[in-house]
Amino acid sequence: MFRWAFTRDISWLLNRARRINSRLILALDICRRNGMNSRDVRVKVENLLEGLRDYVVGVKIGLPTILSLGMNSIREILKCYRDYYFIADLKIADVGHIVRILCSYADYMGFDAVIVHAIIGRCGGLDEAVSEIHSRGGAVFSLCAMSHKGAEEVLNRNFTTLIKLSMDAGVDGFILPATIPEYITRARKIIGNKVILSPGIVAQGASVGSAVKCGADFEIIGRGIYATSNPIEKAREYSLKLKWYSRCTLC
Ligand code: BMP
Repeated sequence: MFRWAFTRDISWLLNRARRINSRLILALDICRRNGMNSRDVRVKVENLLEGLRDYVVGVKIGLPTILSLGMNSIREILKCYRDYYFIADLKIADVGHIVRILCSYADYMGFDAVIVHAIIGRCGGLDEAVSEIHSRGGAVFSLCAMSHKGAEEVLNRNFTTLIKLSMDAGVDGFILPATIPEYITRARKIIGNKVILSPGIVAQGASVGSAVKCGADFEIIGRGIYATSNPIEKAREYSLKLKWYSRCTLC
């Protein structure tokens, strides 16, 4: 298995947030479609990373982009843009040995953190992810509730159990939906100061600043930035609403 080494821990993410005074995480799901080939995808990704460093603290890269570009391209890109904190949105949900392989791939590509579904449980699941990633110096974000309607049918009904077992497993942070903000409020009471990243902003309907108001540390925005005609201006506008140092006034 790949041995590389996640090099920055979660305090690096918080320090960068303080340094650029922002709580904005970019979701990158740009992929090969509508006539875009992998070269076009790479150019678009690099242009965004080049232009957004004053506003965006970290970048969550999803499977559409990872599969469109391949591991080696992602690795080259991440090496060039070390000023961002990079999160691999692999949404891992599998048995232990596969969990470990996927975590080692994230490490190989140069990510700082990995997202894992808490629904796989601890034994042979989350425990494997935490042990593999912590041994490499990286962070685990646990997905305990999702932002789409169907999540209320099964996943979100197990929210409290998933939060508690993630805490017992020793995860570093959580992904919680801005579209159903009561999960953020409820989680904050259980998880102390663990980091919360919240998607569902802009394109899925939640307003910028709404998740931070409920206790999230960062808001994740994808299409609301990369699918607009002026991503840099949008990121600037959103980061002004998501200043690191304005949390108290937001609350
Ligand atoms: P957008 O801002 O374009 O809606 O993107 C949201 C991002 O957050 C996507 O990468 C999606 O996979 C992710 N996400 C989500 O939307 N809801 C969740 O509950 C969990 C997620 O990871």
